[in-house]
Amino acid sequence: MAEEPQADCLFCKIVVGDVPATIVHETDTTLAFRDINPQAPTHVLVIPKEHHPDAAALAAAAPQLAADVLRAAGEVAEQENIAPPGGATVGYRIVFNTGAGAGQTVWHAHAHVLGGRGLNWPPG
Ligand code: DGP
Repeated sequence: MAEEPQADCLFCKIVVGDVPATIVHETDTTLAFRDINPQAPTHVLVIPKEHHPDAAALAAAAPQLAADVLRAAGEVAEQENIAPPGGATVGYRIVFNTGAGAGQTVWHAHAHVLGGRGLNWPPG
C-alpha cells in the first residue's frame, strides 16, 4: 500500500521542492537527482515519488513502482553515457542499500546509479 508523504523525510521534501536537488530525470512516478556526496563521476539517486521506507518494502507494496524505478535508473545510465554497449570500461551499478548495516541512511527507497569509473567486485 502506498504511504503518505512523511513530514520528516528528506527525499519526500526533495519531491515537493522544499529541499533543493540537481534533478536529472523525472517521470510521473519517479525522480532522479545527483547524490550530494558522489562516490563516482556519475552518482545519481532514483526514487519513487511515493514514500516507501526501503527497496524491499517498495517491491512488496508496489511492484509496478519498483519497476518504474529500475526503468528510470536505466534511462539515467543511458543519459549519462555509462550504459553498455561502449567497450569494456563502460557499465554501471544499481545499488539499493537496505538496512543500517548495509549503509542505508535515508529511509525513503532509492537506487544509487554509479558509473564513470571502474567498479570493483566484491563491493566494500
Ligand atoms: P544511503 O546511504 O544508501 O541511504 O544513501 C543516501 C544517499 O543520500 C547518500 O549517498 C547521500 C545522499 N544524500 C543525503 N542527503 C542528501 C541531500 O540533501 N541531497 C542529495 N542530493 N543527496 C543526499
